[in-house]
Amino acid sequence: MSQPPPNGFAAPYRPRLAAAAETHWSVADGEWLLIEGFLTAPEAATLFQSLRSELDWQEEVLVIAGRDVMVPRLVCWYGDPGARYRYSGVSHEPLPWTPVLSEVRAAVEERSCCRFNSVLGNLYRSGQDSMGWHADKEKELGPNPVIASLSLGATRRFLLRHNRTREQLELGLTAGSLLIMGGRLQHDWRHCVPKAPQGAEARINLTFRLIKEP
Ligand SMILES: O=C(O)CCC(=O)C(=O)O
Ligand SMILES: [Mn+2]
Repeated sequence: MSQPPPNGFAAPYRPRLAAAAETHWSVADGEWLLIEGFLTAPEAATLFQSLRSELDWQEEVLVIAGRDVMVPRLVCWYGDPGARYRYSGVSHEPLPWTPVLSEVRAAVEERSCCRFNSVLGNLYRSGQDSMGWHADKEKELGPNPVIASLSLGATRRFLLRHNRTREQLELGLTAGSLLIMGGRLQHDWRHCVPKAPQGAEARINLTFRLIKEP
């Protein structure tokens, strides 16, 4: 990064490999890599505050069996022009990258050696917010997509379950951790972020994606 972005972030969000504890699992039919300490604690805290106040967090409504159901978290979608994405049953045009999001994307691309043209933000306002079992296998992501997921704020449980064997894995996604999912993980596994006990603080998760058919 040549210039600090205008909001005053001085430190580039480069991986701190010395501090990073990496767990790399090749599970049946998929792979994931967890890099804890991808961001330092102060970087993660500053970034959390910045994203919470600057991003355009929206409530989403799903229509399930004819009834409106609020999505239990706030969401936003940023990316390159035309990187349209369908979630919550609606096709979304991306908002343009902010300077901070661009910088984070560059660091995530560098560490993952993958290119991303969009990011889905999720804001879990408290432990009552959650994400149900799903896989990110929309056709616009192409086969075996790589998805890089950056966590900030409160640590939350992240569960993975194999579709056929029902094997279940549990990760704790801490602030500043980067989870890279690849291989057949989105085809053969599902994942979720269950509700947390009362008192859990807010959390932001950014999932960087490559829309192949913008
Ligand atoms: O919040 C998380 O860690 C998971 C987010 C996720 O699975 C998604 O955005 O598709
Ligand atoms: Mn997902």
